[in-house]
Amino acid sequence: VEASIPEPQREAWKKFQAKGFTNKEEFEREVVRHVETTLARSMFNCDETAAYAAASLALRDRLITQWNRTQQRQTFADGKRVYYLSLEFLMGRALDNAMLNIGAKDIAKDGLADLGFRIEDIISQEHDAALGNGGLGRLAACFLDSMASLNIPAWGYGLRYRYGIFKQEIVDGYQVEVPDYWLDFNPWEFPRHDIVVDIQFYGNVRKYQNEQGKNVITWDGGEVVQAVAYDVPIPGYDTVSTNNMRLWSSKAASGEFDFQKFNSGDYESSVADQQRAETISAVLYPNDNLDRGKELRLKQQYFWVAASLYDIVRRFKKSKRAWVEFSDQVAIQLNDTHPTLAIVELQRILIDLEGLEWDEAWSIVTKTFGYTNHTVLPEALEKWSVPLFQNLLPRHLQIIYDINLYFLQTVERKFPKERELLGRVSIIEESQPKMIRMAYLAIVGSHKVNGVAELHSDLIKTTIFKDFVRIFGPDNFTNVTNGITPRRWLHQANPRLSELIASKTGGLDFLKDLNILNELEKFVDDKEFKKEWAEIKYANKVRLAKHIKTTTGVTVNPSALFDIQVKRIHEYKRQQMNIFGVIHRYLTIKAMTPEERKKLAPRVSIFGGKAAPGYWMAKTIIHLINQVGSVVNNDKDVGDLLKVIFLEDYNVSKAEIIVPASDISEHISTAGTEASGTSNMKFVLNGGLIIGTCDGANIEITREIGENNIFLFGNLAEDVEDLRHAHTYGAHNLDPDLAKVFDAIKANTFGDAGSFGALVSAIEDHGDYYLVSDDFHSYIQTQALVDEAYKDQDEWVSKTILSVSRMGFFSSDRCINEYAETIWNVEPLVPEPQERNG
Ligand code: GLS
Repeated sequence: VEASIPEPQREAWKKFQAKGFTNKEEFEREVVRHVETTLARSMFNCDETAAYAAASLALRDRLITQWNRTQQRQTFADGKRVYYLSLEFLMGRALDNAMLNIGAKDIAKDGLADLGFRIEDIISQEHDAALGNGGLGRLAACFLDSMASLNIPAWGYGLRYRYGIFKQEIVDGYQVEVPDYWLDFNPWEFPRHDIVVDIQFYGNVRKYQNEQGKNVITWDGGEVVQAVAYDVPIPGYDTVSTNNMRLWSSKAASGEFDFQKFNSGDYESSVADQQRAETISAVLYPNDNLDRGKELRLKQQYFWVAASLYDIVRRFKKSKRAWVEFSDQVAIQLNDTHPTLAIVELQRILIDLEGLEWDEAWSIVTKTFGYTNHTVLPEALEKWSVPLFQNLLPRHLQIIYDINLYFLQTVERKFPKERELLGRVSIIEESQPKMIRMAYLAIVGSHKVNGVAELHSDLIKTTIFKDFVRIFGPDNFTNVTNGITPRRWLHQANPRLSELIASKTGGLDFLKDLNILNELEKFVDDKEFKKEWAEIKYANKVRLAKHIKTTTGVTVNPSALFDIQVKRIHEYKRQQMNIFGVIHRYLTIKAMTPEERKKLAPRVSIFGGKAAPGYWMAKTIIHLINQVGSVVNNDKDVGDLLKVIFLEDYNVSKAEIIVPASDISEHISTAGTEASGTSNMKFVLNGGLIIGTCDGANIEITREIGENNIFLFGNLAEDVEDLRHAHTYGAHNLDPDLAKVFDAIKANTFGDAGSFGALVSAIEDHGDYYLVSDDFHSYIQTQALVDEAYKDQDEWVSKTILSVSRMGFFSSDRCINEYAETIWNVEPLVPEPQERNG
């Protein structure tokens, strides 16, 4: 049915088109209107929650008109679009970001004040949208911000989990997980009950010849579930371009509610069907860098990928173009291997439903997809068992076998004498049961594969994907170093620093071209500037100290050196090494005379991060940190010299308070394990220094800011293998300082030593896979250098200014431009000037 309004009536539409507010009075009127009508409240019962709701709705109204026009503009332009497929989008809060991006924060601030509210209180009412685990999900969120800000026609596609990453509570020093039900009130999403896709699972495949004698393959699913679209507007910064993030929610297919059962009194089982369907999009799997291979996870993946492709293909078909033009119109980026099934699904659509020949279809598919790898950790590389696949997605399994067959045939032709190569690169691993190697499938089905930092991209080419570089040639493999959005991670999180930078660089343009930060370099010796710079850091530390006080009850001194490690808890990230270092510091202080203690630089060691619920070692690390905290923080000999804090429930909105308050942050993964890291970029951009290993993006940060401005330590990636080998086959000598730390733990200094036995014996008895002992000496020494450097505040401040001035490279705008030019081949679609005003 044609849904357009006929030409003669369009004038009436234009006259009454929604406009949103353009000044304070209009904003206030809209807020009051929403309080009184949409929320059915009045000024006599408008609390902060209601004010948050009304302010968001007022802002949202304005956003929606921009969003609609952006979509219209993109449809008329009929150019290429990017589709970013990610199982995780760690968005955090939307209100503050939306206000800043559309330039309405001052209006909102004044308007809310007139109505009796402080804007900070209103902003903090919002529940984080926590649809992700860590760096991978937050990267996707930064990318959406950059794509909108750069006017790139792009859609994010994901799942609308009813429960995001769990909320972490610390009870008696242990992590306890609490469900994060975040959808009570979410003004940022728009249910599209008219956009519903049937998704099928299980069932049978049939092959037959139709009347024209053509081979036909059909797949009749045994279970059908519906995907309903929920849209979230993504406003660009200082542009009216507003992109779309479409999240799919599962529900039972209509008719699934079994009235037969219902009428015969079996109400419960008819409801159970309903619930089974809704389970698909119910929860985010809480693992970072770990693949668990659960059937429901595979169902999530197919559900999301099939719905998204249906949508993309439908949009393409509206343009009535020939299929060969598909990849001129569509670029699909796979955020890790989680959406790899999209490759198979598109091939299925083209050959089974659209009747294309295999080769023709496959050439379209491979031109369309790009694959980003985010890890080399073996436990994170996705594999699915063939029997599981056979049952759930029988047709897709056949197609995967065919893809593999044709692929291995080309390998055989190219390298005829290398039998073993075929087994190594086969998409099917010949194990018991057989497994599908999703990364290999992603490589074979994409025209570009990229890593996320230089070292990481080199490593994938020389280790896990080495054979594929020979097969496809080096040009198919590339690097795009990660980035972060300066809008959220500087302007929003650190408004005073942003303002100071703006005052010296001629306005806020640096938020669009981060290289402008270069201009700060001339202030490294400017007394007045340095004073302001240091004051801002101090104020941010006071803000964090208050948060620490209210959440943990511990008083910390804002003048102490704040040493922060916040990220997912993982053995490879080595929070255990950090806490062992803290224990070493504690023992050193205890052994000092009062005179010696006076010379020490006071420190606050701050930790935060979630452990996957099933990751026992990570949970033990959290427990040890809390136990050390309770001993150290109550030791009169130590006082302000050392405090140990574990911040509960680390998430995006907490990061916005924590990151600007750091003096030094720790990025100390075993070399070669952290693909990139992105919080390292956030900390430096906010005027903090880094202690870190030569790993991930630390290396490029060093190259940009200079090695005098970073505290690097530890073994190099190229030596890791030999060291591990030596641990296994040679003598493993425990570092003497670490031995003392272990002695203290074993003496029950931090409670029952038995609780921490596994942490100690992983190093003492089980090969020290993450090289904690090998790096410990260098770590402790480098921490001593940090202490020394911090005493010279003048020099320290200069280092931080210099570092910030050289961080331009790490904007996610640079990163997205690289993707757009080298992988997607897509152009920005810049709005007309009149649209900007209207
Ligand atoms: C990750 C890596 O572990 C991080 O180093 C990286 O910064 C991030 C984004 O590329 O991706 N991979 C992963 O599985 N989780 C991550 O955070």
